[in-house]
Amino acid sequence: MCRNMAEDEKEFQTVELFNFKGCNLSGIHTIKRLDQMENYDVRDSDVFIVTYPKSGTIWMQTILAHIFMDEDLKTGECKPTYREAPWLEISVKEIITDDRPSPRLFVTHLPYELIPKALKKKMGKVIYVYRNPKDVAVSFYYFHKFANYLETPENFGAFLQKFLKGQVDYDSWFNHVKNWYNHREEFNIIFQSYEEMTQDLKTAVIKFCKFLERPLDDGSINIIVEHSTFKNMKKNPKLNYERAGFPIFDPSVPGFMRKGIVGDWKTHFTVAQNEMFTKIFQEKMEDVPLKFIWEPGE
Ligand code: PPS
Repeated sequence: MCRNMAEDEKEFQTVELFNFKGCNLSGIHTIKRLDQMENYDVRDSDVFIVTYPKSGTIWMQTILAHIFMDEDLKTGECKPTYREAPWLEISVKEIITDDRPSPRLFVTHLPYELIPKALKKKMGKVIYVYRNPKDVAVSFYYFHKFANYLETPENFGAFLQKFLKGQVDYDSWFNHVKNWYNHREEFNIIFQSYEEMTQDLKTAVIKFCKFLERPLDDGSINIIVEHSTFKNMKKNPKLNYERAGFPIFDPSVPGFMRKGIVGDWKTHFTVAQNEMFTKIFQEKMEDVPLKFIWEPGE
Protein backbone atom coordinates (compact mmCIF):
# COMPACT_ATOMS: atom_id res chain seq x y z
CA MET A 1 0.00 0.00 0.00
CA CYS A 2 1.56 3.29 -1.07
CA ARG A 3 0.49 6.75 0.03
CA ASN A 4 1.64 10.29 -0.57
CA MET A 5 3.23 12.04 2.34
CA ALA A 6 3.23 15.68 3.36
CA GLU A 7 6.47 17.47 2.57
CA ASP A 8 7.72 17.63 6.12
CA GLU A 9 9.80 15.61 8.54
CA LYS A 10 8.12 12.78 10.43
CA GLU A 11 8.99 10.06 12.90
CA PHE A 12 8.93 6.41 11.84
CA GLN A 13 5.48 5.15 12.90
CA THR A 14 4.14 3.06 10.05
CA VAL A 15 5.09 0.21 7.77
CA GLU A 16 3.36 1.90 4.83
CA LEU A 17 5.43 3.15 1.92
CA PHE A 18 5.29 6.73 0.72
CA ASN A 19 6.15 8.13 -2.67
CA PHE A 20 8.94 10.69 -2.94
CA LYS A 21 9.47 12.14 -6.43
CA GLY A 22 8.33 8.90 -8.06
CA CYS A 23 10.19 6.51 -5.76
CA ASN A 24 8.47 4.27 -3.19
CA LEU A 25 10.26 4.54 0.15
CA SER A 26 9.66 3.20 3.64
CA GLY A 27 8.84 5.13 6.80
CA ILE A 28 12.47 5.01 7.94
CA HIS A 29 13.10 7.98 5.63
CA THR A 30 12.21 11.62 6.07
CA ILE A 31 11.37 14.06 3.31
CA LYS A 32 13.63 16.65 4.93
CA ARG A 33 16.64 14.37 4.78
CA LEU A 34 15.95 13.24 1.23
CA ASP A 35 15.71 16.85 0.10
CA GLN A 36 18.96 17.68 1.88
CA MET A 37 20.73 14.80 0.19
CA GLU A 38 19.90 15.89 -3.34
CA ASN A 39 21.98 19.00 -2.78
CA TYR A 40 24.57 17.38 -0.54
CA ASP A 41 28.00 19.00 -0.58
CA VAL A 42 30.06 16.24 -2.22
CA ARG A 43 33.85 16.43 -2.10
CA ASP A 44 35.85 15.17 -5.03
CA SER A 45 37.62 12.76 -2.67
CA ASP A 46 34.32 11.18 -1.46
CA VAL A 47 33.60 7.53 -2.19
CA PHE A 48 30.05 6.22 -2.51
CA ILE A 49 29.00 2.58 -2.36
CA VAL A 50 25.69 2.38 -4.22
CA THR A 51 23.44 -0.67 -4.19
CA TYR A 52 19.84 -1.72 -4.41
CA PRO A 53 18.98 -3.25 -0.99
CA LYS A 54 20.30 -6.74 -0.26
CA SER A 55 22.98 -6.63 -2.94
CA GLY A 56 26.10 -6.72 -0.77
CA THR A 57 26.13 -3.25 0.82
CA ILE A 58 27.57 -4.13 4.22
CA TRP A 59 30.08 -6.43 2.56
CA MET A 60 31.34 -3.46 0.54
CA GLN A 61 31.29 -1.29 3.67
CA THR A 62 33.67 -3.75 5.29
CA ILE A 63 35.96 -3.97 2.27
CA LEU A 64 36.22 -0.23 1.67
CA ALA A 65 36.59 0.59 5.37
CA HIS A 66 39.53 -1.80 5.42
CA ILE A 67 41.04 -0.43 2.21
CA PHE A 68 41.12 3.07 3.73
CA MET A 69 41.99 2.14 7.34
CA ASP A 70 45.06 0.12 6.47
CA GLU A 71 46.98 0.79 9.68
CA ASP A 72 44.24 -1.14 11.52
CA LEU A 73 44.49 -4.11 9.20
CA LYS A 74 46.76 -6.27 11.30
CA THR A 75 44.63 -6.09 14.43
CA GLY A 76 41.27 -5.98 12.68
CA GLU A 77 40.47 -3.04 14.95
CA CYS A 78 38.09 -0.53 13.48
CA LYS A 79 34.94 1.35 14.37
CA PRO A 80 31.74 -0.45 13.36
CA THR A 81 31.64 -0.20 9.59
CA TYR A 82 28.32 1.66 9.68
CA ARG A 83 30.30 4.46 11.32
CA GLU A 84 33.29 4.22 8.94
CA ALA A 85 30.97 4.33 5.91
CA PRO A 86 27.65 5.80 7.11
CA TRP A 87 24.32 5.81 5.29
CA LEU A 88 23.75 8.89 3.23
CA GLU A 89 19.96 9.03 3.35
CA ILE A 90 19.19 7.58 6.77
CA SER A 91 19.28 9.66 9.90
CA VAL A 92 22.86 9.70 11.04
CA LYS A 93 22.82 13.34 12.00
CA GLU A 94 26.57 13.86 11.62
CA ILE A 95 26.27 13.49 7.87
CA ILE A 96 24.59 16.85 7.55
CA THR A 97 27.64 18.66 8.91
CA ASP A 98 30.13 15.95 8.04
CA ASP A 99 33.63 17.09 8.91
CA ARG A 100 35.30 13.70 8.63
CA PRO A 101 38.73 13.92 7.03
CA SER A 102 38.95 12.93 3.37
CA PRO A 103 38.38 10.48 1.90
CA ARG A 104 34.89 10.10 3.33
CA LEU A 105 33.06 6.84 2.65
CA PHE A 106 29.27 6.63 2.24
CA VAL A 107 26.76 3.97 1.40
CA THR A 108 23.41 4.60 -0.20
CA HIS A 109 20.53 2.74 -1.82
CA LEU A 110 19.24 5.90 -3.48
CA PRO A 111 18.09 5.56 -7.08
CA TYR A 112 19.80 7.62 -9.77
CA GLU A 113 17.05 10.26 -9.63
CA LEU A 114 17.57 11.11 -5.93
CA ILE A 115 21.35 10.97 -5.64
CA PRO A 116 23.32 14.18 -4.80
CA LYS A 117 23.43 16.23 -7.98
CA ALA A 118 27.17 16.92 -7.61
CA LEU A 119 27.94 13.22 -8.13
CA LYS A 120 26.41 13.51 -11.59
CA LYS A 121 29.10 16.05 -12.46
CA LYS A 122 31.76 13.41 -11.86
CA MET A 123 32.52 14.63 -8.35
CA GLY A 124 33.56 11.77 -6.05
CA LYS A 125 33.78 8.09 -6.96
CA VAL A 126 31.01 5.50 -7.08
CA ILE A 127 31.17 1.73 -6.82
CA TYR A 128 27.81 0.26 -7.85
CA VAL A 129 27.31 -3.33 -6.71
CA TYR A 130 24.54 -5.39 -8.27
CA ARG A 131 23.28 -8.89 -7.49
CA ASN A 132 21.04 -11.25 -9.43
CA PRO A 133 17.52 -10.09 -8.61
CA LYS A 134 16.13 -13.52 -7.78
CA ASP A 135 18.52 -13.75 -4.83
CA VAL A 136 17.87 -10.08 -4.01
CA ALA A 137 14.14 -10.86 -3.80
CA VAL A 138 14.73 -13.78 -1.43
CA SER A 139 17.10 -11.80 0.78
CA PHE A 140 14.71 -8.82 0.82
CA TYR A 141 11.80 -11.13 1.73
CA TYR A 142 13.63 -12.27 4.89
CA PHE A 143 14.69 -8.71 5.60
CA HIS A 144 11.02 -7.71 5.66
CA LYS A 145 10.50 -10.17 8.51
CA PHE A 146 13.55 -8.82 10.33
CA ALA A 147 12.95 -5.06 9.94
CA ASN A 148 10.07 -3.70 11.99
CA TYR A 149 9.70 -0.68 9.69
CA LEU A 150 8.78 -2.90 6.73
CA GLU A 151 5.48 -4.72 6.22
CA THR A 152 5.78 -8.43 7.12
CA PRO A 153 4.95 -10.33 3.92
CA GLU A 154 2.07 -12.84 3.92
CA ASN A 155 4.26 -15.33 2.07
CA PHE A 156 7.06 -15.37 -0.49
CA GLY A 157 4.70 -15.33 -3.50
CA ALA A 158 2.90 -12.23 -2.26
CA PHE A 159 6.22 -10.50 -1.59
CA LEU A 160 7.55 -11.42 -5.04
CA GLN A 161 4.59 -9.65 -6.69
CA LYS A 162 5.34 -6.49 -4.74
CA PHE A 163 9.05 -6.75 -5.53
CA LEU A 164 8.33 -7.06 -9.25
CA LYS A 165 6.01 -4.04 -9.16
CA GLY A 166 8.48 -1.94 -7.15
CA GLN A 167 6.07 -1.74 -4.20
CA VAL A 168 8.96 -2.02 -1.77
CA ASP A 169 11.44 0.32 -0.11
CA TYR A 170 13.59 1.93 -2.85
CA ASP A 171 11.09 0.94 -5.51
CA SER A 172 11.89 -1.21 -8.56
CA TRP A 173 15.09 -3.24 -8.73
CA PHE A 174 14.88 -3.02 -12.54
CA ASN A 175 14.70 0.78 -12.59
CA HIS A 176 17.46 1.08 -10.02
CA VAL A 177 20.00 -0.98 -11.95
CA LYS A 178 18.95 0.30 -15.38
CA ASN A 179 18.97 3.98 -14.49
CA TRP A 180 22.32 3.84 -12.75
CA TYR A 181 23.77 1.88 -15.66
CA ASN A 182 22.22 4.00 -18.41
CA HIS A 183 23.52 7.20 -16.79
CA ARG A 184 26.99 5.80 -16.06
CA GLU A 185 28.72 8.42 -18.26
CA GLU A 186 27.72 11.12 -15.75
CA PHE A 187 29.73 9.52 -12.92
CA ASN A 188 33.18 8.31 -11.97
CA ILE A 189 31.78 4.82 -11.55
CA ILE A 190 32.59 1.13 -11.74
CA PHE A 191 30.07 -1.71 -11.63
CA GLN A 192 30.71 -4.85 -9.60
CA SER A 193 28.74 -8.09 -9.49
CA TYR A 194 28.08 -9.60 -6.04
CA GLU A 195 28.42 -13.09 -7.47
CA GLU A 196 31.85 -12.38 -8.94
CA MET A 197 32.94 -11.26 -5.47
CA THR A 198 31.85 -14.66 -4.11
CA GLN A 199 33.90 -16.36 -6.83
CA ASP A 200 37.10 -14.32 -6.56
CA LEU A 201 37.11 -11.69 -3.85
CA LYS A 202 40.82 -10.93 -4.18
CA THR A 203 40.47 -9.85 -7.82
CA ALA A 204 37.55 -7.62 -6.81
CA VAL A 205 39.54 -6.02 -3.97
CA ILE A 206 42.48 -5.34 -6.32
CA LYS A 207 40.03 -3.74 -8.78
CA PHE A 208 38.64 -1.48 -6.00
CA CYS A 209 42.15 -0.45 -4.87
CA LYS A 210 43.06 0.51 -8.42
CA PHE A 211 39.86 2.50 -8.99
CA LEU A 212 40.25 4.25 -5.63
CA GLU A 213 43.95 4.95 -6.28
CA ARG A 214 44.82 3.26 -3.02
CA PRO A 215 47.68 0.87 -3.77
CA LEU A 216 48.07 -1.85 -1.11
CA ASP A 217 50.62 -4.61 -0.91
CA ASP A 218 49.65 -8.23 -1.39
CA GLY A 219 49.75 -8.97 2.35
CA SER A 220 47.27 -6.17 3.12
CA ILE A 221 44.96 -7.30 0.33
CA ASN A 222 45.02 -10.85 1.69
CA ILE A 223 44.06 -9.56 5.14
CA ILE A 224 41.15 -7.58 3.69
CA VAL A 225 39.93 -10.66 1.85
CA GLU A 226 40.20 -12.74 5.02
CA HIS A 227 38.32 -10.20 7.17
CA SER A 228 35.61 -9.87 4.54
CA THR A 229 34.60 -13.50 4.16
CA PHE A 230 31.00 -14.22 5.12
CA LYS A 231 32.16 -16.50 7.95
CA ASN A 232 34.42 -13.86 9.51
CA MET A 233 32.01 -10.96 9.06
CA LYS A 234 29.19 -12.97 10.62
CA LYS A 235 31.09 -13.44 13.87
CA ASN A 236 32.45 -9.87 14.12
CA PRO A 237 29.89 -7.49 15.70
CA LYS A 238 31.71 -4.47 14.28
CA LEU A 239 31.14 -5.79 10.79
CA ASN A 240 27.85 -7.69 11.00
CA TYR A 241 25.52 -4.87 12.16
CA GLU A 242 24.46 -6.87 15.22
CA ARG A 243 24.59 -3.71 17.30
CA ALA A 244 23.10 -1.36 14.73
CA GLY A 245 19.54 -0.23 14.71
CA PHE A 246 17.95 -2.10 17.62
CA PRO A 247 14.90 -1.84 18.19
CA ILE A 248 13.99 -1.42 14.51
CA PHE A 249 15.12 -5.00 13.89
CA ASP A 250 13.73 -8.22 15.35
CA PRO A 251 16.64 -10.08 17.02
CA SER A 252 14.83 -13.44 16.73
CA VAL A 253 15.01 -13.40 12.92
CA PRO A 254 18.19 -13.95 10.83
CA GLY A 255 19.49 -10.47 10.10
CA PHE A 256 21.96 -8.86 7.78
CA MET A 257 24.31 -11.84 7.58
CA ARG A 258 21.77 -14.52 6.62
CA LYS A 259 23.32 -17.01 4.16
CA GLY A 260 25.55 -15.07 1.77
CA ILE A 261 25.26 -17.56 -1.08
CA VAL A 262 24.49 -17.52 -4.80
CA GLY A 263 21.35 -19.31 -5.99
CA ASP A 264 19.26 -19.42 -2.80
CA TRP A 265 16.32 -18.44 -5.05
CA LYS A 266 16.25 -22.04 -6.30
CA THR A 267 14.87 -23.24 -2.96
CA HIS A 268 12.26 -20.45 -2.83
CA PHE A 269 10.85 -19.95 -6.36
CA THR A 270 8.24 -22.29 -7.80
CA VAL A 271 8.70 -23.27 -11.46
CA ALA A 272 5.91 -20.84 -12.43
CA GLN A 273 7.40 -17.99 -10.39
CA ASN A 274 10.77 -18.59 -12.00
CA GLU A 275 9.34 -18.59 -15.52
CA MET A 276 7.40 -15.40 -14.86
CA PHE A 277 10.43 -13.70 -13.30
CA THR A 278 12.78 -14.74 -16.10
CA LYS A 279 10.38 -13.40 -18.73
CA ILE A 280 10.06 -10.03 -16.98
CA PHE A 281 13.83 -9.86 -16.47
CA GLN A 282 14.50 -10.54 -20.15
CA GLU A 283 11.99 -7.88 -21.26
CA LYS A 284 13.15 -5.18 -18.88
CA MET A 285 16.89 -5.81 -18.97
CA GLU A 286 17.46 -6.65 -22.64
CA ASP A 287 19.37 -3.41 -23.26
CA VAL A 288 21.57 -3.71 -20.15
CA PRO A 289 24.74 -5.66 -20.96
CA LEU A 290 25.75 -6.30 -17.33
CA LYS A 291 26.67 -9.92 -16.66
CA PHE A 292 24.29 -11.69 -14.26
CA ILE A 293 25.21 -14.93 -12.49
CA TRP A 294 22.28 -17.00 -11.25
CA GLU A 295 23.93 -20.14 -9.90
CA PRO A 296 27.17 -21.02 -8.11
CA GLY A 297 30.01 -21.86 -10.45
CA GLU A 298 28.27 -20.34 -13.50
S1 PPS B 1 21.17 -4.12 3.18
O1 PPS B 1 20.20 -4.36 4.28
O2 PPS B 1 20.47 -3.66 1.99
O3 PPS B 1 22.24 -3.22 3.55
O4 PPS B 1 21.75 -5.56 2.89
P1 PPS B 1 23.05 -5.84 2.02
O5 PPS B 1 24.23 -5.71 2.89
O6 PPS B 1 23.02 -5.05 0.76
O7 PPS B 1 22.86 -7.34 1.58
C1 PPS B 1 22.74 -8.37 2.52
C2 PPS B 1 23.10 -9.65 1.81
O8 PPS B 1 24.53 -9.68 1.58
C3 PPS B 1 25.04 -10.88 2.14
N1 PPS B 1 26.43 -10.70 2.58
C4 PPS B 1 27.45 -11.42 2.11
N2 PPS B 1 27.51 -12.37 1.14
C5 PPS B 1 28.72 -12.94 0.91
N3 PPS B 1 29.84 -12.62 1.57
C6 PPS B 1 29.84 -11.67 2.54
N4 PPS B 1 30.95 -11.37 3.20
C7 PPS B 1 28.59 -11.03 2.84
N5 PPS B 1 28.21 -10.06 3.71
C8 PPS B 1 26.89 -9.88 3.54
C9 PPS B 1 24.09 -11.16 3.30
O9 PPS B 1 24.22 -12.46 3.78
C10 PPS B 1 22.75 -10.87 2.64
O10 PPS B 1 22.34 -11.87 1.71
P2 PPS B 1 21.40 -13.12 2.10
O11 PPS B 1 21.11 -13.80 0.79
O12 PPS B 1 20.18 -12.58 2.76
O13 PPS B 1 22.23 -13.98 3.00
